[in-house]
Amino acid sequence: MSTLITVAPTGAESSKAAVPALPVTLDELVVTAKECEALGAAIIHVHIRDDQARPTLDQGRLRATVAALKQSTDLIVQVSSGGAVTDPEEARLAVLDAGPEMASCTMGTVNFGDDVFLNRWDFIVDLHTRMQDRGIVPEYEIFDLGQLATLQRLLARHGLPVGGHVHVDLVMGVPGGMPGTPDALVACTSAIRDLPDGTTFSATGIGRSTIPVMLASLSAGGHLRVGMEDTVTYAKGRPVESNMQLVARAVGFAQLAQRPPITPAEARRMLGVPA
Ligand code: KMH
Ligand code: ZN
Repeated sequence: MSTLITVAPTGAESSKAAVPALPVTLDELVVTAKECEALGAAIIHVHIRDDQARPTLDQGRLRATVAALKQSTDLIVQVSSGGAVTDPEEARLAVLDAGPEMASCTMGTVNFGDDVFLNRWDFIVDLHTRMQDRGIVPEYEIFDLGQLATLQRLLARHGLPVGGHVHVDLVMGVPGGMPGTPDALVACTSAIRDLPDGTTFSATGIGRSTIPVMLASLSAGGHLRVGMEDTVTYAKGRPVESNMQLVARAVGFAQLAQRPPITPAEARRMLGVPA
């Protein structure tokens, strides 16, 4: 078995002023994407920024970003429908208009530090069914154990995603969500067994839970998401220098586990992404 590696290079939470290595311009994002692909990433999870490096869901900018990433890499482009905690639902639904192969789809509301990341049931259904209609493959983002039960309910009521394969991403260690611990990951794997046969999962641990979550996921048969959306400190007192540094570390761990990274083409086959 090999390893799907997703890079989440930017996110919506860190500021460029606090984290100068964060890729925020289109050029920075394209260079990052190419280098991470060369190292072994197969998916890029995309958040974009405006000219002041603030998070935005601007339609034209997102469309141009998706087009540029498709043109300059073979990576699967996965847009974030989560955006920033302040983004309205309509703008979050409109990211599907940018022409991505995949989009994230979070399975419930969660406290998010001092904020709330709102994902109402009707909004989740809207996202899921619009993706079915447009042939976009979802990655179901799971911030807490109960959200896997919500996913089961969603699939029972509204059917499988396009391609018929279910893939979830465990986002662990958000203050307000599940902790980034091996115990929590194992609890999730039990709940994943209740999802359709063949369901796959990735995991990412926020902040200092990055390494324990990465090791737990590899040992439990899971895949990896890494990047500066989730991790800005490489080791105690050492800021992350680049997304490539995090992807290289993930590739190293995956190889040690004798589960080398898969290519974007292999990832498309695994996830049921239309070629
Ligand atoms: N920025 C967070 C509020 C996603 O991309 O779908 C939500 C998030 C999840 O990052
Ligand atoms: Zn995100």
